[in-house]
Amino acid sequence: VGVTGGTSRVQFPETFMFGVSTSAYQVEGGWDTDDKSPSIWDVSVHKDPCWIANCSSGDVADDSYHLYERDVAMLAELGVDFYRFSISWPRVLPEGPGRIGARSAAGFAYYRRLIAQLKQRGIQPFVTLYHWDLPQYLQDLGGWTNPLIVDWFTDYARVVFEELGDDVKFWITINEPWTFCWFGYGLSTLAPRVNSSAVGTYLCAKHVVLAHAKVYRMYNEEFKQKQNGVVGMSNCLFWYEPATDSKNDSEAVNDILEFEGGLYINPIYSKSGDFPQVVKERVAKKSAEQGYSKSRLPELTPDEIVYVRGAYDFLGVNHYSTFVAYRNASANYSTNILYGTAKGPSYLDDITTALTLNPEWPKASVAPTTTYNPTGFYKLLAYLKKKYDNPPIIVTENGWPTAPGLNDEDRVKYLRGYLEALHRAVEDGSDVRGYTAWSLMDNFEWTNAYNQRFGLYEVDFESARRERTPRKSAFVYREVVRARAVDPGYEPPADATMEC
Ligand code: GBH
Repeated sequence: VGVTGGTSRVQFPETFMFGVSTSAYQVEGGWDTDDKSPSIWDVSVHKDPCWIANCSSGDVADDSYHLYERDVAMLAELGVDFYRFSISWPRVLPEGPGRIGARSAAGFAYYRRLIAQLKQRGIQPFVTLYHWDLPQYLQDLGGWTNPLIVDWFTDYARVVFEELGDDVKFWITINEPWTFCWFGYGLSTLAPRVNSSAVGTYLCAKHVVLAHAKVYRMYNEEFKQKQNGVVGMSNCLFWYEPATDSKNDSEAVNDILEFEGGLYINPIYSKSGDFPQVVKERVAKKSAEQGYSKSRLPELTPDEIVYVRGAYDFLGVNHYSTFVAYRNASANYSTNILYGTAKGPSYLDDITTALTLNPEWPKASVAPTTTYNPTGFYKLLAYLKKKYDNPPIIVTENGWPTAPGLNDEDRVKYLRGYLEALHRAVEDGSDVRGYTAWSLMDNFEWTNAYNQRFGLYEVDFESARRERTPRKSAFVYREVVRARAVDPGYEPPADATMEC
């Protein structure tokens, strides 16, 4: 499709926005500072420390709760248009559901200081309400599997809009429901580690789409007129290439796209609404065969379908990598290199797609299933344009993991290649409005802790001050943002510094 992989110069429209992203648990630290109560990540990590690489935790992480001024200085150095960060729910509402007056003054003061500093530097705050750090007091009541989460999340969002909304124009309700509904409620891979592969994921999915829609509608009714922001959801969307041109393999690709992204996107962003047809049929059929009294996928009522449909201003796309998908007589559907392993009836078994890698795609040294294939990003954006009638898209995450070290040539190559692919999609009419690099700096990479570094800035986790140092990719990205262009010939001068 003509994505050369970062070897040609491409110019973005003047209005195209560039930013960088982090999330609360991954950078803030201060896990019990002031009146913050524990999140499901605090509890899971403390209960079973060696579930995490090197038995590490996010107790301190980048210590951004104390070092945010340095973060803002780095953002100014990069010259980005916006900073995507998330609010820690248990930091701002530490006391449990429905408790009047439970807003944390210290918690909100932190985000208010951060936002004020961003504004001073002309950087837009781009705020995620939920990036996986549920208050433990809600998990004690079932978390995302309890239908009451729809109201809990709406009440939380209202408080945040009231407290911070006058200064925020971009909101993401929920980050990557696929990731936490599967790995958190289907497997024990991520917090809260509820191992319910057959039903947990689907209960979570239903409540995620309802919670998102309720917050979207509440914002429009109660805040939009005064605050005038936009609201979307960010989805984790890999790309899948069929192993062969057989009908089976192309169906395998279609189905995994519908089960991964479609489960969350179709109800909100499609014309028809509701969960994807193939997901409804497959789960109903398998559930019947497996002796369930009804489908393991809960239904959305006709009223819910209408309520959820169209509840968006933009689609957030988090994209990292491409896999190869297939379906044949010898394939094993109960385990794969991206989704892990599940026994018996499960969301994974429902998908009926096996995965492998194309050996021609370069692999990340620290993450052997993360591959470099910018053409996959181009195809994903073309697919979304066609399937969901060209929604406004903001790429809310894209990045490449490395080992420590400042000379991150492979990240530079990834950045250029993926931006070229994005540009090509825009040329072809995709309505992509912005791009967000994951991440501003190295941070707590979930179960991989500090072994997978995604930062434009390296962080020294041995130093008390968590010293941050720009990598080569930081200088390259700064030039991209300045020129609104990718220039593959650009080399930062050897003595380049970040003074701005
Ligand atoms: C995103 O998830 C997240 O939004 C972000 O917080 C994260 O830092 C970033 O990507 C980089 O990874 O290896 O079995 O533990 C991307 C999708 C899917 C990647 C789950 C990590 C962990 C599964 N993620 N995967 S496992």
